[in-house]
Amino acid sequence: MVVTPQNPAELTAKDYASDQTVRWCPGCGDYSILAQMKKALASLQVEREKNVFISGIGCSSRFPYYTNTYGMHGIHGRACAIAGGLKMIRPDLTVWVITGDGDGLSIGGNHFIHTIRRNIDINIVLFNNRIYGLTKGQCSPTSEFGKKTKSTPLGSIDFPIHPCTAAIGAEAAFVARSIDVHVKHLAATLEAAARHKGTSFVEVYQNCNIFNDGAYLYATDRQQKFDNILELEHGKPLRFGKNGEKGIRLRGLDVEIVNVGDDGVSESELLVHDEKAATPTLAYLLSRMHYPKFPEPIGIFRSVESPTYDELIHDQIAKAAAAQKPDLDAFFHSGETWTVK
Ligand SMILES: Cc1ncc(C[n+]2csc(CCOP(=O)(O)OP(=O)(O)O)c2C)c(N)n1
Ligand code: SF4
Repeated sequence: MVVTPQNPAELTAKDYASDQTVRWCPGCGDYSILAQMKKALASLQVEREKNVFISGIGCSSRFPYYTNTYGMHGIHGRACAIAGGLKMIRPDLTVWVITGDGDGLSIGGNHFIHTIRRNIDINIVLFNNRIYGLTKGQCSPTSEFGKKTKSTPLGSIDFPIHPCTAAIGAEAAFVARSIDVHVKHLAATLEAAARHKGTSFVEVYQNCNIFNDGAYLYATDRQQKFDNILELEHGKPLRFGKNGEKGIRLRGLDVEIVNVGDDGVSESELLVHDEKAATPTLAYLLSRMHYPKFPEPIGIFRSVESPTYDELIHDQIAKAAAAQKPDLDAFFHSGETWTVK
């Protein structure tokens, strides 16, 4: 991204709020994501006129109306394409894609993959409520196998896509996950994503309290969360549980849960998180840890530097322009030509 700090503390989270009434259902997780985004922008001191939110279609995609920055409510599944095009011609802008699991991974799945593999310098934030919210509760590509919804009354027979795994499969250089109610973690994750140069991908677990309430209760409920989420920290061993009494160890090509301490293994046996690892193998392994078998990681899975498409294309254009004097007449008369009689 392009972060252009102004006078520190000049803009507050409130300055990034628009004058529009926010029209999400009371209790929707989207409110928290909006609030944390405004905090992250304030912390980055992004100039409002240099910041653009681009969305597709869905409840989550109403987001650009609610921020006092530039924005575009695009067409279904095409936010990545619009955002990539904008970044190509305006590299000075900080560009965000706001998308849902349906918008980003179903109709927009193709654009999602190609934006990531090109490493265009934009930030994709995917609100994952595992349901279609706006269209009133149909199954989405992230819904669980067997999930009963209005469109799958006998239970879904589709296996779900896992967004972070899909992003890593497309060679994403920055992949992270957070949770709507985990407010400090979410704001810090969005900030880290914005600071990353290249495509950053953040999955946010978001509660749709109307059509899929409690989808992430295991990760948000006070009693259960310590056993079901694992906070990733670069350079730290993978430990979880209320007092860090459990950990993750490599076993062959997979991972296993072990007890740590007197009744278990020593900390030195645990996997150590390395978000800077050159190969995506560890990030991939972590992205495949799912509840209820494993705690689900939150935080940054991967953050590595890689050349960005927008830089490469501008370099290529500059080199081509410097090397040649375009002669259109010669070009039109080069090679084979035909005369239509
Ligand atoms: C071309 C097209 N196909 C289908 C729709 C209907 N539609 C609108 S939003 C949506 C899914 C939204 O789900 P998601 O992206 O998960 O967002 P949420 O509403 O849950 O935030 C669908 C299928 C549409 N508007 N346009
Ligand atoms: S339908 Fe669900 S996702 Fe949409 S605004 Fe209501 S609670 Fe939020």
